[in-house]
Amino acid sequence: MELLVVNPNTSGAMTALVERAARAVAGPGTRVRAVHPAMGPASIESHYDEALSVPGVLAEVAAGERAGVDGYVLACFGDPGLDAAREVAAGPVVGIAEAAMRSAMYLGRGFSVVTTLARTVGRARDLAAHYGAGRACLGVHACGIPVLELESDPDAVKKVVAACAAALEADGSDAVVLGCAGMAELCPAVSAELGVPVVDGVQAAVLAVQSLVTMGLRGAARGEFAAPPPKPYAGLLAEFSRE
Ligand code: 2AL
Repeated sequence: MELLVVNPNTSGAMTALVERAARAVAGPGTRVRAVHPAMGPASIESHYDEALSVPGVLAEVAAGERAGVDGYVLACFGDPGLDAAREVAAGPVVGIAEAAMRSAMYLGRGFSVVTTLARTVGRARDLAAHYGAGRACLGVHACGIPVLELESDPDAVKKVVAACAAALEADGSDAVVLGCAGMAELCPAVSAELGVPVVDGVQAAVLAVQSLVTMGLRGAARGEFAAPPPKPYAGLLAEFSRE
């Protein structure tokens, strides 16, 4: 099967990191490719960034449909454009926040999320409630590192470990969810340091999509998640018109 991981920001380095993490868990019959949109924000850490990332994400999903992709992962913890991508894709689409939170619920009674900047905490809380994980999500905490500094900050691992330790203590949780695709490769180090399960959404989402495709399951294609009705789009969005 052919899976496409869409990194909704336009960082090539982060897309390469996400592709490595995804390929590390994909099964032998699964080909995984990671892409980022040609247009959009360099990183996503505000509602403005998130809203403006969505057209680029949908363009990548549309290109994936033309290329015969079987399933998609949206690799940003705000899960931007997830419902719209489901209207456009024939196969399953899974967001990393959704997959990470659902996976964490297998591992204990409650989990903490550790995200990047404090301003992203509200979105993660909203998503937990949206996915029915509001009771299990015992807290959302920021490590204070901007998305694009996760790779360049030499103290990133130390800061994320400290934030996770504080979160576990404050929340009394059983597991940690890392709240950014750029943290995908930190799981083993954080888990070894703290002795608790640490969930990365990129790997959780790749395996969820792989399972859904293996089971022959695709998203609902009638009612709310049917293909969007044809209509013209004006101005900069003209290329998103549907016939
Ligand atoms: C993210 C993420 O996963 N990608 C990105 O650009 N921003 N998440 C976050 N919490 O800042």
